[in-house]
Order: sequence, then C-alpha cells, then structure tokens
Amino acid sequence: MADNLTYKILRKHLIDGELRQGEEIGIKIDQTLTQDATGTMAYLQFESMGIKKVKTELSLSYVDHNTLQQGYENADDHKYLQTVAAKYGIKFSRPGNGICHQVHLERFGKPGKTLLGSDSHTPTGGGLGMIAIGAGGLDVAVAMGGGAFYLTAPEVIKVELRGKLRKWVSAKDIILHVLKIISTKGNVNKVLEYCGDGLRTLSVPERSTIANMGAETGVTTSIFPSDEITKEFLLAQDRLADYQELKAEPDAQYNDEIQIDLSEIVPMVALPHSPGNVVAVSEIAGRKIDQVEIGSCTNSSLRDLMIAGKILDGKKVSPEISFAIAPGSKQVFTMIAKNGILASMIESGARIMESTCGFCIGCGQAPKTNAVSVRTNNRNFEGRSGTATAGIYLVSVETAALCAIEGVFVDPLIKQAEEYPEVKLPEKFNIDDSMVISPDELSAKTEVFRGPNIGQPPQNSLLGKDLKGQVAIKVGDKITTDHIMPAGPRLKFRSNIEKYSGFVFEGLDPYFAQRAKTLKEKKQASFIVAGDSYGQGSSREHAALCPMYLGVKAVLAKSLERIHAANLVNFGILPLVFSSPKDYENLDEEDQLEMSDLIACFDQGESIVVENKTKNEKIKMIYELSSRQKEIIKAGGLLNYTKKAGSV
Ligand code: MIC
Ligand code: SF4
Repeated sequence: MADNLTYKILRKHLIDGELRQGEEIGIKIDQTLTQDATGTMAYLQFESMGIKKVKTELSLSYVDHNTLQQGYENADDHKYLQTVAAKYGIKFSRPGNGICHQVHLERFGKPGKTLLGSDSHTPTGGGLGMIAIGAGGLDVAVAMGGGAFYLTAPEVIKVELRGKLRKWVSAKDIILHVLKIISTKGNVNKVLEYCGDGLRTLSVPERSTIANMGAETGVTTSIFPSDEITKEFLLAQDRLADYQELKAEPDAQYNDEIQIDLSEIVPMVALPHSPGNVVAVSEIAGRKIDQVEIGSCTNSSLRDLMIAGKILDGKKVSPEISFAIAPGSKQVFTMIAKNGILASMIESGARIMESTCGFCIGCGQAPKTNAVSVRTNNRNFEGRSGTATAGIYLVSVETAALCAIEGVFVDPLIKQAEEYPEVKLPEKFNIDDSMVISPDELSAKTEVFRGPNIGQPPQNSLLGKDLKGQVAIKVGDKITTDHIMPAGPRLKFRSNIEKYSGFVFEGLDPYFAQRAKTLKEKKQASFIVAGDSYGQGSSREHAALCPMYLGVKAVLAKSLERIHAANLVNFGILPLVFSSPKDYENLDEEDQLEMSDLIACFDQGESIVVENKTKNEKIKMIYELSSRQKEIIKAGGLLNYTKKAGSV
C-alpha cells in the first residue's frame, strides 16, 4: 500500500510495534523542545533518570511563557533551566529570544524529522514537513534519554486545498474554516495531511499557522509536504542544507478527505469560549470591542506583523480600545525595527510587548470586566485571559488590525476595493543566534542552580489491588487543562508542586484541593467524574501531576483528549470511560466508590466494575490501554516504570 507523507516519516522512525493503524507504536524522536512552564518539571524528571547527556540529535530549552519576573520564582526557574541545559547538552534559548514554536520554525526545524515538544502547539513544525507532536514533559524527558515516544498509529485525513485565497483573507481563516468543519471533538488519533495546488500560494509561516491551530481540533498533528516553498524559506534562513523534498507517494491511502476551495473562504472568527465556535466575521460586524491583541505562536511571524503594520501605517487606533502587539521572535522584532514597520505600529498607538506568549497565557494584558477582546492566538477558553467575565474572539491579523482602528468588528472583505498590503518574504532573514546558548565540552561540569521554588518531582506509589474513595468533583463537558490547572498568575508555581496543587480546579471549585487532601489523609482515594472531551487544550502535565499529588486515583469520563489521557497514565491515574452516558448522570459528588481486583482486571483485559456504595449500583467502565500503559499504571507512573525497565 502506498504511504501518505505521515506514514512515510513514521515508518522511518519506527522502533517498536507494527505500523498498523490503531496499534500502539514507539517512534524515535530526533528533536525535542521544552518551554519554561513545562520545562522545569521535565528536566527535574530527566535528572532523576540518571542519564549523563541527552541522546537526541537536538534538544532545545526555550524560555517564553513566563518572563514577567514578578518575584524571584521565574528568574530562579530561568537560571535552573539554563544550568541544567548546559550540564546535559541542551541548547538554551534565552528569555526574549521568542516563542518556542516561532523560533524553532525559523532556526531549527527540519523536514522529515520527528519533533516532540512539551507544549501542545509543537505541531507548528508540521508547516516544515516534520512530524511534530505535543506531549507531557515526562514523555519529552524519556525521549531526551533516548527512549521511544509511544502513540497510536493514526488515521490520516487528506485536506486538499485548491485555488487561491481572496485578498484580506489569510491562513488563520483557513484553519478557522477547518475547525468549523471538523470541530474540536472526535478527532483524537488523527493527522491532518495537507496537499493540493493551493499550497503553492502559502508560505511556510502561513502553513505553520494552520498546523499550529490544528491542535485545537484535537488531532495528533498536522503536516504539509516539503517543496520549493519550503526550500525558499530555508534558504532565506541560511539553512538550505536542512532541505529535502518530501511528499506522499502517488496513490497514497487516506482514511478520509476534505476538499477546500480557498477562493470561497471568508474572514472567520471563533466566538467565546471555544476555538470551535466559528462564524464569519460579517455576522458580528459592528459589535463594539474593548481590546485587541496581536501575537502568539499562531500569528506572530514576519509576514503577520508586516501585514498588521502596513494596515496600521498612517492610522490611529480607536481611543476606546486597549491594543498591544507582541512579535513572535527576536528575528521578527529586529526586522520590523530595521524596516520601519515598528515605527508605524508605535505611531498608531499600539503598545509593544516582549517576544513571548504573554497575553495568550494570561501573563499580563488581562482585559477589563465583561470585555470583548479580539486576539490572533489559538485558544479562547473561559478565564484563560485572566478576566473571568471577558469573552475572547479569535481572528486573523488582518481582522485584528482593522478592528483596532475602528473599535468595532470589521469584516476585512469590505476593504476589497482597496489595495491589500501584500507581503513577500525576504530573500534573507536577519540571522543572529546569539540568544541561543550552545553547550560545549566544559558545560558538563556546570553546577545546576536550584532556587527555593524548585522542588523534587513527587513520586507515586504502586497501584493497589483495590481502590476505595469518593467522587471529589463532578464536572461537565469540554473541561480544559486551563480549568484543571490554571496558568496566568499561578504559572510561577509550576516547579513547586506542593504549592501549585492548591489551585487544582480553582475556578470551578475553590474547595476541591482541600477536600482531596483531607480524603488523602484519611487514606481515601479521590475520583474525578467528567463529561465529554475531558482535558482539552494544553499539554501541561501538571493537570495530571497535581491531582496525583492530591490523591486522585481515577478519572471517570464520557471521553478524554489524547495528550491529557497520556499524562494521566504517566502519573499513574486510571483514565476510565463510561460505557453508557447515563452512568455519568447517575453519579454525584461525594458518592462512595470502590474498585476491586484492578490488577487482575488489567491482566485479563476485563472492564473495570465500579461499585457505587452510596447508591448501591454497579457501573461498567472501559479503558483503552496498551499492555505497556497497564504496566505504567501498575508501577504508579512512567518515572517508576522507566527506572524499573531501564528503557532509557
Ligand atoms: C498553552 O497554550 O496552553 C500552553 C501554555 O502553551 C500549554 C503549555 C503549558 O501549560 O505550559 C500548551 O499548549 O501545552
Ligand atoms: Fe505560548 Fe499561547 Fe502558543 Fe501556548 S498557545 S505556546 S501560551 S503563544
């Protein structure tokens, strides 16, 4: 059978299992990336594995999420990350150098390679023809140690782009259009593979906008072929040697197909509070706006900032709105400073931010009460901006810049008669890697700095034969990892699990953490009951690690998202799925639950029967776990399992 591009690359990297759709496979990881918010824990876990040096072709540690440095915690984390990187042979991208995905695309990604990142938007690398996957920090730590990364061999959906976009419509509108078609649900263990003549009109950064926000559909990753356009981009980055042509074999097989005529796409917007709530901007034209933010790993490339700057040139921003722009990388920042576009932005009234995630993760720029905030990033979950009552609207840079000028929603298509500020990529980007520190022979002797905010990764105990405990919380559908483990002002405690775990489910139930702790003291397990798509969004393993620390032993859900389900397993928490939705309805908070003979159930592949002692009922729970995952859960998590198995 002829391979599509996804299977071509997977086949080359296969080191465990058989490459058959639906089966668990282990692949070799060529490159890894971490960012500061997930990185500290990943490196603490890596250190505890007792390996001398990373075994990948390239591992990079970025600092981009939390650079506000209010208090000593961030600065301590940064120094820990810098010293641990030097010691173990990892490149270190200093704060201010840019957002991990943007910098990786510009300077390090390579067609045909595998990239594993402790951030859910790692698939941005798919724009360069990589298999780039987001995972929990512990999975990345294992990959740095040379261990395989395990995933389900995916279904591959062919997305054929035909024709050409209209003026004022851009790549962000394509991915919003895709989200409208396939939504944020039901896409687990799938890959979106793009092809078609429409690709000829999309530069690498535009392809990467699409691959980046593919994460919101829940797919494992998205991928584009590596072609002449990729070659041009790599040449302009002075990296021609990294180029290779890559495409699907003729007559390659796919599980499904989506056809998109680019000329029919109109400017789109994702309404609060889900990236899947997509409508045409024209439907809300004229609605008043309070804030506009341009930037994030989705839309902060040179192309995006040039467009925004050209739209703003000679104009003034509406006095009614708060407006900020964050260039995605130092490269982009330097180039717009040199070519004068930065001056146009400043003159228009924009506030210029550091090259970091910033507003996207609620680190600053929280909008006002009940605000309508228009942003170019990829997630608009309730409360993520830092203001619980604000509504976030996700749009393209074109729409955002026009909205900033007018103070109301503007459909860019009304501008069709005017000249579109077309941007051609430069023949040479500004190349200066001085903010990336490379380890040398002496670095292995570096002493690792540990501030008082850095604790040790907590260990879990072996899975007991029986579990007894209580439903400590019951939540609804589409609970994101931002609901489970808030970021924003809480981010600085990522390296301090004892402290950070006090904020689990903070926005939904501020008493949860205390309740779970009390149950743990009484040697009772806590159980989480959830609806559909539990664990959407980020890769933050803290959404599993902190509940584990509080004594959560199982999640009982209608369905679970891929990265979060894997993180639960990695920390020894049982990811169980209801066999009938009515069982979810029958369960209530404080119900006493018991599960018996778990190990025997696992060994014999039987479903797990949960006894609801309060209601005197029995519930059949199903689980999709490979034999390797069952062993991980029995061992109390991946760290225990890896050390025992000596697999790195
Ligand atoms: C996000 O966009 O939610 C984050 C912050 O980048 C996360 C990682 C994290 O929580 O540190 C992600 O996407 O994985
Ligand atoms: Fe950073 Fe936002 Fe991108 Fe996450 S989605 S990596 S917080 S810019």
